[in-house]
Amino acid sequence: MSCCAASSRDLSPTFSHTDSRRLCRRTPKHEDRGLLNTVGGPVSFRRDAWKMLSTLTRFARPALQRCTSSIACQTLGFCGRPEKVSHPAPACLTFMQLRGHQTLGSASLSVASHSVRHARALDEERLVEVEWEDGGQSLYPFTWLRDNCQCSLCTLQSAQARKLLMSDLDIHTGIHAVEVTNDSKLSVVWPDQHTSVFDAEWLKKRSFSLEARQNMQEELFLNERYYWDSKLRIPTGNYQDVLHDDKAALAWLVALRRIGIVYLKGAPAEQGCVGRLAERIGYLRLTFYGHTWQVVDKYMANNVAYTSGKLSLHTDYPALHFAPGVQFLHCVSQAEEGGDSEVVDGFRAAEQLRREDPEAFRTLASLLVDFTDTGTDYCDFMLQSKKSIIDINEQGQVVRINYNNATRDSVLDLPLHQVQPFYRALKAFVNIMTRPENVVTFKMEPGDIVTFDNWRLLHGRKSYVSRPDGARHLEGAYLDWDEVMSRLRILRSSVN
Ligand code: OGA
Ligand code: NM2
Ligand code: ZN
Ligand code: ZN
Repeated sequence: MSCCAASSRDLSPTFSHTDSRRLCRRTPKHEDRGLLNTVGGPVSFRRDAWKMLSTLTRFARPALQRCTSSIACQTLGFCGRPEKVSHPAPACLTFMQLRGHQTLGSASLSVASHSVRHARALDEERLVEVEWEDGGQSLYPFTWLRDNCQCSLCTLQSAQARKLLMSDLDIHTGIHAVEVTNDSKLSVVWPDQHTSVFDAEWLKKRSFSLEARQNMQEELFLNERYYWDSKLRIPTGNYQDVLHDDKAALAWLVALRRIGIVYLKGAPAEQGCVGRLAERIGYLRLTFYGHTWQVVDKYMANNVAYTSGKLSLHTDYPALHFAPGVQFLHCVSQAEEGGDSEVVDGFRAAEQLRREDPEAFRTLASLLVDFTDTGTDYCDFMLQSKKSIIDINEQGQVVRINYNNATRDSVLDLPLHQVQPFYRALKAFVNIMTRPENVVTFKMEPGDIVTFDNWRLLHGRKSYVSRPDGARHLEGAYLDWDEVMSRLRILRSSVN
């Protein structure tokens, strides 16, 4: 990637560089939590992660407007946008403060040693109250404790799965006795004399307080995102490193989740690399375009991607109701003229739309648009889907962008009076995403692989001049987020 090549060379061999002047934090769930503490990892990885973060920090500018309260957010100069955030902008923290404040070891994976000091049953409320050594307290419903007994009758230990059947769970159970064991665990004796012993650490993680639940959810899903604009310098790793080094692989996947795009250099300029990367994670997502697919200028192309034409900003495959979560594109050979890539942070663009044109945002978040894709490739296909262009969750957060103008169907299932408002809204969104200040442009070089969040980023390419001799060739593959997050969690626990 020509625009980043120089800087990726002078930075960490494992990972490097994001000029994230405009990175914004999205879900400000809890204080002091950011990229690093969720990454987890031993000293050596921390150092790598630090390298990445310090690079982020060096390029960061002071926090903009309201900050989302995270130390990492402040330090990275992210602008905390989320509408529910009402913290006043805190003073921007320095890199040193961040360093002093949080180490990987002290964060979500740090709950070093919790032990139970005291426990009692509150029979009226049907809650067990646990008092921790550090003075805090947690409450656990009787029913939940019985349901989650970890003994070998109730749990298949080899699968860490529940054996206890709902039909055998008394959701009105009382408790016979509660005590703290010698090794500071919680022991519960049920009315039928069945006994459950709960590890303190295990219990603490499952505490029902809002803060504990948010911490647990963030640890499981890494839903906090860093928003960016055209000044992003795409985090870059090395292909061989992520294949062979667990720390590098973890850093790759965490950045892919948090930032949405990671560049990998140093792959051979031949087919097969995206498949190998997918196997590093688990398995790839098969679609009608095959296990992997070749983006080249094809005769009688079954997709606009397989021409030499410009591809306007899009997400791949909105014609599938469950679009692939992650996409890899490997440059095997590049066009001499044209073929440059463009990427945009779709979540940030959608938030800009919500702010600047709430009516258009509501329209795109509510109307279902038809997408279609017909042809033959892996086999013959005739796909139809109905998707809102901006997908929001129950809390109103943007969770997915579904937009490819090429596969947007001419069938438009809207009453007449909604047609023009729909086009107006789409135009407003496209105008925002295509603003130069939102678009990161780069030209892939043979051996480069771009890996990105296909639920979040919009990507495109400039038209190119097709030459029969050195033809342009990218190989692509899809994965789903479940498999990627699965590998991320495994790496996080093994790297630790
Ligand atoms: C695609 C695509 C990008 C490129 O095939 O869907 O976005 O650079 N390709 O050819
Ligand atoms: N390809 C690149 O939505 C789309 O049709 C995206 C998919 C052909 C596999 C293009
Ligand atoms: Zn049991
Ligand atoms: Zn595409």
